[in-house]
Amino acid sequence: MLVPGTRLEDPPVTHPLRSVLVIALLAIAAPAAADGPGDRYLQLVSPSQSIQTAIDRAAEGGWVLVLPGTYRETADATNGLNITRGLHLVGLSTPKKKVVLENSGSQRNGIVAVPAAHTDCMSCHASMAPPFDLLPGVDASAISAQPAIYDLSISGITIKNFTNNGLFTRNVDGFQFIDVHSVGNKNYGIFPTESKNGLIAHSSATGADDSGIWVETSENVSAIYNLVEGNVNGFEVSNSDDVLLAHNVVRGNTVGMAILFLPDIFEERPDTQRITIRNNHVHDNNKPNTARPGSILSTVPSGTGILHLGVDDSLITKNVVENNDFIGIGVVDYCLVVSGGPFDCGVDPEISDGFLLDQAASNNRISENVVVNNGTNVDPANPFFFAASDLALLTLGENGNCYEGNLFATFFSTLGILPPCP
Ligand SMILES: [Ca+2]
Repeated sequence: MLVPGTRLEDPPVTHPLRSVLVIALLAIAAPAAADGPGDRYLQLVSPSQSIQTAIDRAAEGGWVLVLPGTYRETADATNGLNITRGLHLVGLSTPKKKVVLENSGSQRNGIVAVPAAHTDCMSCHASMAPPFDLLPGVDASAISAQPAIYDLSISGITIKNFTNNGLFTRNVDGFQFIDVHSVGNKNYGIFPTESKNGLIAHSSATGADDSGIWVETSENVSAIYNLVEGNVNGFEVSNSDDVLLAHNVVRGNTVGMAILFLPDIFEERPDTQRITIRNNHVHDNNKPNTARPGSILSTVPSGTGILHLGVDDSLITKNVVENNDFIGIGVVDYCLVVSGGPFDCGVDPEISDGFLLDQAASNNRISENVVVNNGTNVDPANPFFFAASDLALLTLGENGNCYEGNLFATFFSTLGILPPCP
């Protein structure tokens, strides 16, 4: 389990299958557990049974082991599975037989892990789908003061075809999502919010019309050895701090990695700082933008490898970024790139004074990347077509951003140069 405050730096992640099989055998051999809700330490679920029933019976920190097969859970019309306390949900997937959680009808989310206050207050919400908008007049402080879920692990599960999200968390402290695969979940695939001390590894996300893996309003999260493919944003990190993205393959998205400081969630978390992006292969992110028309995301041009928007104190290093039609690595001030459009900082009511003070991209180091064959096929209708290049810097000042040791062919800079690192 992750200990709060520690930082996993490329840990030797092992598939939990072997140890889990031992536990499963023990479970089968063990005498029947007591029957009350919330007191079972170990359960084994087969395809004729309900995973939700086992989750509801699981003790805090208990293990729910799921045999391979396709599961369509029907206890909740909105979410496939609801988790309200820390536990280990382990799909016993093998390379040939997977554990698949599929939409059983018109469910909006695959797995939702939020403290019980959300679900206990059904009548407080305009919608029980994330982000759990409250009805007018409901006091949000009671729900935001809820205790967290501690130590949640989910592994070995494919989550398919939910209308909104694959795996959503809010207010989880200590999470590990390993070998979790989001397929065709339309908004966000793997989506931790207001969560911390987490690891997402050996997982994948494909087919989201927004972000495949989105780390939002969270801190101390590592995402390593994942594949994100065929989404609008492959990865998105927004208003989050101390995030590591390493050893991921990011291909075939509209934007490979969108690292963002955003105004509309500024109230929830007013920073995006200390993001480390290294040793990733970010290539061929040229998918047409299929985001919801009218959303800010729908205005983002296709063809960017790494977009670093308004973010500070971060490191982009040792990545291979190639064959993205518009920009390889773009470091940009927020207000500069939205100027003149519907989200112009002088027009958008979401823009606060606090956000304006921090909207520039500052103190970022871009070093030792291989950034080639980007910006060679820009859409002439793209309003920033002139910035098409391997390395693009669109900032109004130097702001401490610097470049060192990159291999690249073309650049664009509003400063005329790419400032060298001191
Ligand atoms: Ca900033």
